[in-house]
Order: sequence, then structure tokens, then C-alpha cells
Amino acid sequence: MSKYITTPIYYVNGEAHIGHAYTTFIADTIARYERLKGEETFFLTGTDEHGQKIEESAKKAGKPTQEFADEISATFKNLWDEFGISYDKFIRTTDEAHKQGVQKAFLKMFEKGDIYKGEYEGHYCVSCEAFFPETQLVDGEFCPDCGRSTTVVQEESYFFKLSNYEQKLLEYYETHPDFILPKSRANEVINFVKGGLRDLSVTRTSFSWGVPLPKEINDPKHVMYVWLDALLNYVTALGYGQDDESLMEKFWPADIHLVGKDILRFHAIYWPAFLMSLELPLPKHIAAHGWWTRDGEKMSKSKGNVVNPKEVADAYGVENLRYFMLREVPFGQDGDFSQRAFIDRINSDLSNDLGNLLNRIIGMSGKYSDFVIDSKDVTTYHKEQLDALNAVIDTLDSFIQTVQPHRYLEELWKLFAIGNGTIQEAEPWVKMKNGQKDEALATVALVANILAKAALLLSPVMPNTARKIADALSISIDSQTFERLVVQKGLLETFTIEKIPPLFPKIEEPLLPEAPQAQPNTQAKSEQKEQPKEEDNLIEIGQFFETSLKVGTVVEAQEVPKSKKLLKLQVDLGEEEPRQIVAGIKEFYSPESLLNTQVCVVANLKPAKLMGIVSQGMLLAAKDADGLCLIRPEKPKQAGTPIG
Ligand code: ME8
Repeated sequence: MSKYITTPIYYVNGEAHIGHAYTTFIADTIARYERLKGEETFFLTGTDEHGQKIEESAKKAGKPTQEFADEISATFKNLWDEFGISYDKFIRTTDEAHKQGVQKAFLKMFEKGDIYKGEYEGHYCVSCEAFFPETQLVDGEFCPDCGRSTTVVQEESYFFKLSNYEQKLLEYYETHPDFILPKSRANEVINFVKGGLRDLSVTRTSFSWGVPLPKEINDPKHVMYVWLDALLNYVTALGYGQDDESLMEKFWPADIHLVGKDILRFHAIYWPAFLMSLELPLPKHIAAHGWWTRDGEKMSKSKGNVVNPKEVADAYGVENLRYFMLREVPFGQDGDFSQRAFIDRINSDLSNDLGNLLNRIIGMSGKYSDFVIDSKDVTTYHKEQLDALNAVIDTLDSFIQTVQPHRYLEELWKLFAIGNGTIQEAEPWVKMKNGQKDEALATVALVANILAKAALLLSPVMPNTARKIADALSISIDSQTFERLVVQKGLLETFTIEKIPPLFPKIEEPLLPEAPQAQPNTQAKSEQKEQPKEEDNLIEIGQFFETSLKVGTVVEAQEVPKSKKLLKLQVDLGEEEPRQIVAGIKEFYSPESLLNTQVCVVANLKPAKLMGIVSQGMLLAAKDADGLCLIRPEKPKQAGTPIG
């Protein structure tokens, strides 16, 4: 069987940051895992280089557009090379072969009658490279996705008959419940389609940095809409519309398009509609991950808090970074990058659980058997542990197939818990003293087997680290060994373990400067001083219950344009409709990081207007000199659950 895994192609308007690295790490992990299983795998990444945004960025940089695109594209490619990303092809949308494929696709849709010429009048967000109908704009002007100002565009345009595909798409989602992963994200896509699809403008005349229309159409004023051009990369990379389409035959349809949630709509609505029009099969999964923030704040160049993946990798090691990012955040949810959390993961999971286990058996086998490890008595003395670890191993594949790398690692770590637990229980050092040498050596061999299987299974996430463990255990990381030790559940042959230096030295202090801190809030301090002393201000319990406090779930979050402090939220309180709440938390939370999280709400406040927007409640939060944090229930509770 063959497997085809892709990342988005990244815009060349700025260098890679931690979010790009995250998507690429997950895709690389899946590709490596499939190769290890012996699947023929094609892993695609690359850069998206056309469109108004790139043209404008190049102008700002004072460079010819192609030269600018060449430079930034190279920074992505070099970074992935430095990180050892195992891509099979790095596509650029300025590649001639890609442009040829895109023109072929356009012509096919045109000849079929799915593309027609008309007049476009609407609102365009250059940053998102997306059109929005007036009804979707915030305050009649701002982009509903990024909050930036949109511009009114009126021009002749070719349209794709997206409206024709509304029903077909809905049927497809219905019959393919795993198309969108995690499944919890499918509803937002389905609701969007159910809300009605308008035909999509797929050409522009107001700038020229794009793929020209096919010469058969003979309309040189137009260039293609950047998303049509970009999405087609997934098939042009396999030779679509070019002379040799053998890769297309082997690898299409894609198994997984990995994307961030910001571009799910493009991949789960436009892309399948284009493919239906081209009469090509649809990808098996679109897997959308969440958004990374830094120390709870949205990353932005102006705040100077963007995490540079190269700096982090140089300080802590790229494989530690891969492990942290994949393990820390449940796939699909937003994640926060903090050095504290990162260091805790390295020290506790890698250094304690894994590193110490390896050191212990190197030490024990050195003392008990001159480093020779023999599995001959493992089944006799440790049948129960072998069954337990095989049961864990059997669950792992499903976590890759359903794109849950955090669950994969969480379960994999159970193997080390079995190893550490067995040593503690079996006390091989006591057995050695009591003359039960076979039993003591069987425990050491059990743990060596655990480490060997775990090294194979960890290798897609931490390839070099896993190789070092494998070297010490005299095995190689390849499909045959994977088949023998993991799939067939075989045991290691007799070998001499190699003494290697600790793989994960403990990290005591952050190795990078901390993100710029929020300024101490002097106003908050003086407000605190003026509060009456608690004992002077005692209330009856009934007075407390006059306040209705409830748990709510944030179902929508947007910036309030032109406001530095305010976010507009829709909070589900278990009532007929979500409540609109305007909260002064924008400096501390990005709208994305709040989505689907829970908050505590004062639910019986009189409605108030903030910047002209009605607010029907207040969020509970704590603020000190270090900043503000929301008060949330410790465990998820049903929306509307009363607090008190
Ligand atoms: O959208 N957290 O390119 P792009 C998590 N060219 N992931 C993040 C992130 C963050 N803070 N920031 C970026 C484009 N990403 C189009 C794609 S595909 C046919 C065309 C990741 O450079 C995430 O994967 O804006 C997101 O989807 C992608 O970068 C957007 O990259």
C-alpha cells in the first residue's frame, strides 16, 4: 500500500515560526511511521508564492517579487533540511511544472462549464487572501477571520460554480465521517456549507503576480486566485497535467492533508469541490490542528514574542522540541509554548522515565552479566508484563491513523511505566544477592526488550535519539526489525549492551531569554490598596447567592476591531442561544486560544454596552502584576452548570 502525506505550502511573506514547524513535525512523524511499517510513502511540503500578499511583501522589502520569493522559500527549505524533515518533494508554486498543471486543471473546469466569466464586487482580505460577503464582515468592514480591514474589490472575474457542489459536499461529509479530523471540527464545516455556498471568484485582474490563465482561454488580464493555484499543489506535485502522471496513479488520493484550523475551510470545502469538478478522488483525511500561543499570548511580530523554531532547537535540540510539541497538546486543541512546560516535559518524560530506565539496565547488566543481555528467561518470569506491553503496543497504530500524536506518545510512555514498575517490584539486586540470578537477568532483559520496541516506536518522533538507543541495544531502526520486534512481538537475540552517556541531561534553568513580560499594572495595585479590608466587609451567604455564577463554553471569539483590550465572545451557558460577552482580555488571550475552552460567568449582570457592543455577562478572572488569567473549572462541566 502507498501513503501520501502533505503539509500546507507556506506563504513566503515571512520566515518559518513555531506553528509552521509544528505542522511539519506532525507530518514528518506520520511519514516516518508509515515508512517504518514498510509502506511506500510520499511526503510533500513546499511554499505558496503567488498572490497579492506576496507581491506587497516583496514591494515593502524593495525586491523583485521572484527574488523575494526565492529567498524566503529557501529559508523554509533550509530549515526543514537542518531539522532533518524527511520530505520527498519540496514544491514551489512558481515551479514551471506546477503552473502547467494548474493551467490544465483550470482549462478542464472551464471546458466542463464549472468556471464562467462574470463581474465580482465584494470585500477582500489581503492577509487571508479571501473574499467575504458583506453579511459576514465585522462592523461592515473587518475580516471575520483575522479582524483586519477589508478592501472593496470590483472587477471582472471568472467564477467557479461552488454552489453546484453544496449538496455533493454535504453528502460526502455524511458518508465519510472521518474525512475531517478531529471529528469535532466537522460541524463547523458542515454548518458553513449548509449556510449556502456562493460561487467563488477564481481570477484577479488588479495585480499580476499569479499563474496566467491557460492560453486557450486567451484572457491575459487575469491571473489565478492564489488558493486555487495553491490547493492544486497537492496533485501537481504528483505530476498532474504534466507528461508523467505515474506518481499520481501511485499516490493519489492523499491519505492525510495536515493543516492548521485557520485553513480548514479551504481544504474541506473548496478543495473537494475542485477535485469533484476535476473528477478526481477526494483525499481520505483533512486533519486540522489547533493554534500555538506563547505564554498564553498570541504571537505577533509587533509584540516581539514570536517563537523562532531554530532558536529553540539550537538551545534544546530539535528532537526535544518535536517531542514537546507533539506530546504537550491534544491534536486539534490550541497549545501554549512556555519554556517551563517544555523543560518539565524533557526532565520528567525524557530524562526520568526513559533516560533513567536505559541507564539503570546498562548499570545492572554491567554488574550482573558483564553487559550481556539474554532474553531466554523473559517469558518464564515476565509473561504478565509481556502481555501488558503487547496490549499497549497493539493500540498504538490507531493513534497514528486517526492523527492523535499526543495519544500515541502518552500510550507509548506506558511501556516505560511497565519497565520502571517491574524493576521496582522485582528488585533484581535482591534476587542477585539471594542467588536467583536467572530471574534477575530476566528482568534486565525484559526492560531491554521494552526499550528496543519503544525505540522503534519512538523513532518517527525522535529519529536520532531512537537510533542512539537502538545502537546501544544492537538493533537497527528499519522495517524488518519493526516487523520482527513490534508487529510479530519477537524478543531480542543475545547481545552486549553498549555503555552510552545519558541521552537527556536534566535542564535546570531556561536556556533562552523569556518572552517580553507584560508591564506591572500599577493601576491594579492601587485599586487593590483601596479595597476595604476583608473583615470590614463581611456578607451574608444569601448576598453571595444573589450573584448567579455559571460555567460557560466559549463557542466563538473575535477581536473587537480598533480596541486594544476587548474581545467579543459567544458563550454557551446552556441556554437557547449563546450569550454575547465583551471582555477586556485581548492583551492576554488570543481569540483562537479561547475557542472551546470553559470560563466562569457572572450570568445575572444587567447588559452593558462596550464600544457599542452589547455585553450580557462578565468573565471571572484574576489579575496581578504578572498579568491576567481566567478562572476556569478544573474539569470540563456542562455549559450552564451553576457555581457556588
Ligand atoms: O495558509 N499555530 O500559509 P501560511 C499553529 N499558504 N500553526 C500555525 C501557526 C500557529 N500560531 N501559524 C501558522 C497558508 N501555522 C497557505 C496554505 S495550502 C494549499 C496553502 C501553520 O504560511 C498552520 O499549519 O499562513 C497553518 O495552517 C499554516 O501554518 C499557515 O501557513
